[in-house]
Amino acid sequence: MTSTTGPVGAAQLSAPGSDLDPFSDEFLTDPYPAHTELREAGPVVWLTRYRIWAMARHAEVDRALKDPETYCSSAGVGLSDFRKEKPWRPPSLLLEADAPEHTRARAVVSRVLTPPAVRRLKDDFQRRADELVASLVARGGFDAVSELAEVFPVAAFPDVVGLPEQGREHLLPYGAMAFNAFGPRNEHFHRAMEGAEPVQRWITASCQPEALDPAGLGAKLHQSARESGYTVEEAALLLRSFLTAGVDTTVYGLGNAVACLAEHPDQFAALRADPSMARAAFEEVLRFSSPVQTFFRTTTRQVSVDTPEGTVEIPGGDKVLLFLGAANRDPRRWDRPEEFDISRRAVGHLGYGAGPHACVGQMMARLEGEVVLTALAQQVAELTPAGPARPRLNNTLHGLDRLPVRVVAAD
Ligand code: OVM
Repeated sequence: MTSTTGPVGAAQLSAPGSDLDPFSDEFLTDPYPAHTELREAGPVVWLTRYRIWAMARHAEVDRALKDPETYCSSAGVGLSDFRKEKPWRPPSLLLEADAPEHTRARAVVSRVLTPPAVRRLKDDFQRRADELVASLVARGGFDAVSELAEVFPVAAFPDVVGLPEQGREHLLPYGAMAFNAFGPRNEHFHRAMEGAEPVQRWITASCQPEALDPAGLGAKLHQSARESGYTVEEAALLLRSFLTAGVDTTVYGLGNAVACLAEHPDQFAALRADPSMARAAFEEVLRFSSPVQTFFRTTTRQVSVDTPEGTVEIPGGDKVLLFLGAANRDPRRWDRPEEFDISRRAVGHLGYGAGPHACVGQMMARLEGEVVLTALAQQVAELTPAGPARPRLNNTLHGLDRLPVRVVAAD
């Protein structure tokens, strides 16, 4: 496989190839065997079906995320190259941008989502989670997706943002559109896009200042944007990032959390014994069962990736698929990566990304996970599966459509 055309002194290799389809139903349903294959194939792999590069090891994914000058976002963080194809919506000023524009936008949003601003929400969020869990526990059994995971983020977060009550049913379909749109134009994408028009109309209207509760984070974001010289249109686009990134991700995260705990009774017992582990437990869920499985970057120049056998040269302008979920189970980085262990140090997982684009809402996400898991730890004595879980397939997100559980109330 060694080519003779490489730079003098170092063997230039052609990267290992794979015909795996990361957007096939088989892969999306159970990505983990394919993740092992990709990690074992090498630090960088050529995916023949899409003619893209893939990285699935922790070291390489982490390095790429922290090197935005080489691995850029402004060509889109999905398969589609914005320099060649028209994006399905006006690009995000946050996600689909590079420095210096990204840096400016990020500062505006960071000012609104500061750790103290999020901490102020804690008591209210805990009360809501306690009430919701109490009503479910009283019934002895429930669907942990439709009745828990989908309920909390669709109520608590939009309330805090100050979105209109009317039309919130559009939030989950919009997230499904956005996260499927990072993949190829396959059946998942097309199904998500059915009926897109009223959804997009509501999203756009709800991001305008006149639609928002003046006391909410949405109004604060508009103010923060105005202070930084953004137009109202740009500020509305920045707020759109909250609606895109802030709902489905936490729904999948909470669903995955309940699934992990129901499937690992020893871990649920450990959480029950010490509910202050709720935050750490949610962190381990993000490592073990990452809601956001992948993001793309695009190379801005030719880049050399060192491998034990030599150097692989990725040309400039190519798409690179980063497998966050695979990096989070890389045995090179983690002890017993396939074990769900809430007592482990899960910090360093890439479920929120890393580098300058790392999830700006991660404090909010952690708070939502913490309050729901705290409520379960305090109110539930036994949590067990009550029927088969059903996956909800999405080109980017990994999680469940249905998760019947049986619960016994704690006394
Ligand atoms: C956005 C955004 C930001 C983060 C994640 C994301 C769809 C979207 O700015 O729209 O996922």
